[in-house]
Amino acid sequence: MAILIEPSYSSWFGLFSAIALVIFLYKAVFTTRRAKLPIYSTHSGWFASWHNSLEYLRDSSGVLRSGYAKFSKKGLFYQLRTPVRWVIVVPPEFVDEIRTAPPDYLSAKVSANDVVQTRYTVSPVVESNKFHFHILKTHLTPSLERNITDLLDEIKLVFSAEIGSSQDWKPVVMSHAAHRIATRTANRLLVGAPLCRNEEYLQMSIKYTVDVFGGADKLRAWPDFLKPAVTYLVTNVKERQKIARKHLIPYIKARLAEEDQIKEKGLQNTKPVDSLQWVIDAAPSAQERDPERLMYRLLHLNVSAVHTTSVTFLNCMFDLASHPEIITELREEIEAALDTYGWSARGLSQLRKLDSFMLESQRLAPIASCEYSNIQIWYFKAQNSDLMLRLAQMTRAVVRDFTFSDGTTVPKGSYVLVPMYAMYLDDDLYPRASEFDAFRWSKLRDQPGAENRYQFVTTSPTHINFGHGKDACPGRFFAAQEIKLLLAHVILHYDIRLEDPSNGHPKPTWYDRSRRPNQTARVFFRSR
Ligand SMILES: *C1O[C@H](CO)[C@@H](O)[C@H](O)[C@H]1NC(C)=O
Ligand SMILES: *[C@@H]1O[C@H](CO)[C@@H](O)[C@H](O)[C@H]1NC(C)=O
Ligand SMILES: *[C@@H]1O[C@H](CO)[C@@H](O)[C@H](O)[C@H]1NC(C)=O
Repeated sequence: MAILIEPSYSSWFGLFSAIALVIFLYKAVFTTRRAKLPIYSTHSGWFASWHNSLEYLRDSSGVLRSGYAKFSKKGLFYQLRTPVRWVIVVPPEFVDEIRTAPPDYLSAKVSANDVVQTRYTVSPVVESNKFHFHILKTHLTPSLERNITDLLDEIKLVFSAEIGSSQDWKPVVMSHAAHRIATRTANRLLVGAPLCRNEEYLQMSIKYTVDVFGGADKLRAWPDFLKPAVTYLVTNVKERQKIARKHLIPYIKARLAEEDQIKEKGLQNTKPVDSLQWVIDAAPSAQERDPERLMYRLLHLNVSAVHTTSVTFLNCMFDLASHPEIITELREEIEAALDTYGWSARGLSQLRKLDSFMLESQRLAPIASCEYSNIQIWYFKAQNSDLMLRLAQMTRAVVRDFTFSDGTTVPKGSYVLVPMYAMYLDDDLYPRASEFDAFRWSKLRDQPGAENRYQFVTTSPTHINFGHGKDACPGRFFAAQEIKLLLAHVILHYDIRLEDPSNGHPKPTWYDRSRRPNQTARVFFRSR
């Protein structure tokens, strides 16, 4: 997510850039230990690696696709200069070897917990790595399934507020609406009503997420010692935290006081069932029950639940609007499931075509070009090492020289990544890969024995949006259910189309590894 830089900062920014260039050149010349592998480069001369890294910054998807054609497709490893460091790009056939490599060779944890970054703490360190994994797995998903009626209630309200029920075609700036809809719906589950509807809180919740991800994008290219200063210039994280504090600290303090009362009176079973309670119950020690720390955890539970869901939902809306021909078929499937099972987890699991559509949308419009974020979300690290872990899944820091089965050795100190988006566009992995085929996956599931494969939430060596293996993102179940409910609502209640159907899915922009969906494209809605 890009953050706009105010003009008054531009001279500062120029100065910083100059300093950054010097540091960069110093590092490039003196400090990198490189593997003996081919290098992808489209420039030559002294500044080649600077140019190459800028090119990557502007168009990582293009760079990784060219590299894919040149090397990965032939099963070759290669090296690439990114703004932060040299990385080694692993061809698709070795993804599984990354997953199964012993962690004292290829470490996801080290790539997420790079020591250098921990110096720049902007808030109390939250150490328990598995914290959100645990909460998402044991609480959030089951609670969503039990509370579907609650969510439907919120979905109805938020759609009537954001989209309305016009009988004529009504244009809606989809990015804006999608974020508000998805965030408020997730917040209903996380903070409950009425806070989920509080305008200031909602805004904060959306922007905080955008700042955290977008800020990380902006900061990634800076040398470490400038990051604290740059944070102030290019992100508003602190401002958002202030608003969060205002709404959350009183709420948390009241709950902690209630807890003490409950303990005194021995009434354990009257505890509320909500995300604040989960966060409190999961606090490993009295020290961790500090309201400020609990606040960050709540906030970041939101971030992990909200950001990826909003973006995925937005891309789905663009694809749905670009393919009006599939809507009737989806509608029939939803109506049939509702007739038999009502709004329930069971009913949602019948929506194979919708699930297939979502998976196809995510394949062609992923959140990033590769699974590579690890330590660059450096300032966020201070507050939430677990989210980092989730983002770093298929990226590994090489902590001991590691040799792949073809004999390629990656040296200690380097990083390996997987060119996810380039793989998604490979015709050999996905027949007619660049074609949007909404029911590609449900057709495959119709084959005997494949009923449970090829789902939005399934991971495999070639479907790594959520990582793959034991650290795969646990939030995907939650996201899948929420997005299904939102899309089902759209499909049942509206006809939709793109404002500008001739160009198909509105053009995104890229910054570093992140794909940012089009922020201005409008979708037309008509109530049915
Ligand atoms: C997010 O922040 C709020 C504040 O309670 C917190 O209570 C909630 O559990 C977290 N989730 C969201 C989405 O806000
Ligand atoms: C469902 O939501 C209601 C109200 O929002 C809440 O009181 C209840 O505890 C929730 N149920 C479950 C099982 O989470
Ligand atoms: C967003 O989409 C609109 C409509 O398709 C298009 O005119 C505009 O150029 C796109 N924006 C970017 C940044 O590509």
